[in-house]
Amino acid sequence: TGSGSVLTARTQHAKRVVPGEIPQPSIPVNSHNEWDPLEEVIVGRPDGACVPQFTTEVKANTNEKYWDFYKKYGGTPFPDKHIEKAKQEVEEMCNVLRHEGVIVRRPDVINWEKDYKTPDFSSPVGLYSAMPRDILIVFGNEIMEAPMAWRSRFFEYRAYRSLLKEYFKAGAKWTAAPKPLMGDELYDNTYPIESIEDRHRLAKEGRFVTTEFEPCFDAADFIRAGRDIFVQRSQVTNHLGIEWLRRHLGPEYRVHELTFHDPNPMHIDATFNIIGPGLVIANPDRPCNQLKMFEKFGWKIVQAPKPTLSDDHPLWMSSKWLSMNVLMLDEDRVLCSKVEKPIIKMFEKLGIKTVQVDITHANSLGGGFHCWTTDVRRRGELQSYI
Ligand code: ABU
Repeated sequence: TGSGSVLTARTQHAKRVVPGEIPQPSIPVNSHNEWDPLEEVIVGRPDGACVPQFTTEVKANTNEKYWDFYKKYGGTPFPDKHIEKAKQEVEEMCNVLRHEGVIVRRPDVINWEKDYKTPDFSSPVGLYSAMPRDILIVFGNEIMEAPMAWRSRFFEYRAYRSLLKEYFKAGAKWTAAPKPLMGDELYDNTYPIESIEDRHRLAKEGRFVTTEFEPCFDAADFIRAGRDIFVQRSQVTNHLGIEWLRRHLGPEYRVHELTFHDPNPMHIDATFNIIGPGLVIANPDRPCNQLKMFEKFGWKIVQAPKPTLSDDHPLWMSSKWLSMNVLMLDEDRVLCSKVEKPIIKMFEKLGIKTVQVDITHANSLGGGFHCWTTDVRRRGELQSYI
């Protein structure tokens, strides 16, 4: 590829030759892991976020403490004042990222209050474009739209189409995994979730609210370490979805399925967050059943300290473990919460510089820094770390 360039077989797709011009490597999209130096990132938007209808899949993915909130407000916007605060926090986060030398891109503003009907289901609102990590994932020069499982997220891709077209025109490979129809067959309407014990038992049995009727996955259930991709079967990612991605990626990649002691798995990045080559922050409440494999790899697993967020602060769509849902700017710098002092200390001990922002109100929509972003371009090449 010339002059020590890091273009790999996959990223060479991005080279365009125009007659009469010297060919320039054009790599608008390039990311292989969670820690190479970050050059460009998509940051989500709280604007217009709506409370989803209280359907089976929403019930299975949310804390029972908020079920009355969903019953009352499902199909209407999240509280205005809260969203305003979240917007200010996310703007500040974008400024901090720019200050750290990262190009920040945003999805389009969309009116999520419109109801919609497909031949298979209807929904009173769309959810939001707050969490690009759930819908977009990058493998080399390929950016992929994930086939997410919530009905309120069916049309979420519309917020990203301007960006995706731009990346495509600049040479990226753009893929949309087959969208699930989301008819009743995708959900187990008899899924019994009245208690935490139920959830533990069902997760242990490998039973989740989504069935295996058709492939579905949220991109945030995958975490990348070069040629090795780790994934969990969760409430929103099924085995067919995992297999679809495995076959799509082909023999250049190894897709490893992990399991955790977790009563309600949804998104791996507040459970097992790979923050460096062979370095993982692990959630002590959700131990990984495959730790021996990582010991064999010689990886270092660091237990995250307990989060400190008060019980009064609403987290409508997540646990408090968003404290470990951090975004690496490179191997030595991490974007993390200003208010989570124990994890700041943990990073200091690891010799990682913290870049701190407070996104407590933005957290209420279900994500930390990793969820609120999709890294579009990191300086690096496809490697194996095991
Ligand atoms: N969307 C990430 C939420 C993960 C968690 O609560 O643990």
